[in-house]
Amino acid sequence: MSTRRTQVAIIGAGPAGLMLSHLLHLHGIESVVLEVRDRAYVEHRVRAGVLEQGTVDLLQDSGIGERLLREGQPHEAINLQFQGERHRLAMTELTGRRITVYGQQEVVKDLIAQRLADDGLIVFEADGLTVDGVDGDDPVVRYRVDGVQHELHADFVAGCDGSYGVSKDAVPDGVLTTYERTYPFAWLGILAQAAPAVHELIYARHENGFALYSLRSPQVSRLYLQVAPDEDLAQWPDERVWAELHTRLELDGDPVRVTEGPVLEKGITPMRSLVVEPMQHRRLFLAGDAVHIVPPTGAKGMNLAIADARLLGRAFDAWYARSDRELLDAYTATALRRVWRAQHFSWWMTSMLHRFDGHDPYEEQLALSQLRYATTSQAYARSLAENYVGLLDV
Ligand code: RFL
Ligand code: PHB
Repeated sequence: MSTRRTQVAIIGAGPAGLMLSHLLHLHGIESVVLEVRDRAYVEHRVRAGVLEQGTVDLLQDSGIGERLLREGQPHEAINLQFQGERHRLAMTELTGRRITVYGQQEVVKDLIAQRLADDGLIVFEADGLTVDGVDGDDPVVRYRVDGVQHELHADFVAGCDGSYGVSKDAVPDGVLTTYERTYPFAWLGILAQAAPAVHELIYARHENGFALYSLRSPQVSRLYLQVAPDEDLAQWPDERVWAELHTRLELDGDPVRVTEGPVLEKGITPMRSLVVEPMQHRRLFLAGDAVHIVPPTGAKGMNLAIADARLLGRAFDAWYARSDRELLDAYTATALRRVWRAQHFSWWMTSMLHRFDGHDPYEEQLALSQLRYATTSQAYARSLAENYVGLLDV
């Protein structure tokens, strides 16, 4: 068995854990990142693609933005489509801010490369991980690599291990409260080698269900379809996926035709909303999907994970630089303000754009009325846009 010590033990090499480790390094604080998967797996997991301006600014200000600046695509508008019409929502005109399309796995690659260039330690394939002693002064994380047992002692543990993580289990029973909602549908997503026919995202409400036209680069499209929550991927050969995308995204008399191409990746994501609080317990701090999940309709998940890392970075800096615990103590309350705003926005976008089998015609008309309002009232459009590009102060 091997034993080592660090200042902050970070569990999970997703956006939250890697960003935190990078920010701590900039403050001169040592951390070790423990990740159950191998490096190739985390670098190729296809997920989010929309970065808020605040996320882009943080990446750039902290020295991670070089490739993002070169390869990321700034977007100034999105489209909302319903009842056979497409409406452009000019986010930048309405808010002065923009989003950037850049794959989450690219952010993860950039962060891993920077941590390794800075001699940071990321342990991949850390198995059977457990967290103990967060109530006392010497928390310890135990894990195995290649069958060899390791112990990592730390001043603090940061649980950034996503929705299936184990770090929450270190909190005693009865401390955590969970707020949760599941939706009666899932998203089937594809990544395709196909030049996108649009340069701004289309969020479409259609009688067959929601569809989203997104992209990754001038050669790669990312598209999603609302499907049943227990949908079997085997029932969705590529031809069926494309046929349904044509039906839901194309409009009569409109030049936009979904471009087809080889499907590089295909997967189904269940939709849920979840908040677990408090986001801290003594020497354990939880961040990202480990404690809050949103349906992807608002494009908020990765941005929230990175916003948590930013708060924790500042709070640990105040503690190590000045023995000031105020920001650490305030972490949950501060983070939850942004988290709940994003929860509401994501739930609202989801409710407005999807087909709910259980809904009666009255509820359907309410959803359509909100879409109509968002595309005709500047005030409502601005509210949607400022949430979408990301609020500065929440
Ligand atoms: P992650 O990325 O899940 O990383 C957690 C890491 O912890 C590891 N892990 C463990 N390591 C050690 N021991 C254990 N026992 C462990 N258990 C787990 C995992 O292997 C993993 O590497 O969480 P993090 O860092 O909190 O980041 C959250 C984001 O990944 C997530 O919110 C977004 O992907 C959500 N999301 C979107 N977010 C956006 O901001 N914009 C979007 O456009 C957007 N689109 C999406 C999305 C998520 C999607 N899926 C597939 C869920 C679109 C989709 C389809
Ligand atoms: C994506 O490009 O993967 C994407 C874009 C917008 C969303 C969700 C996912 O709301």
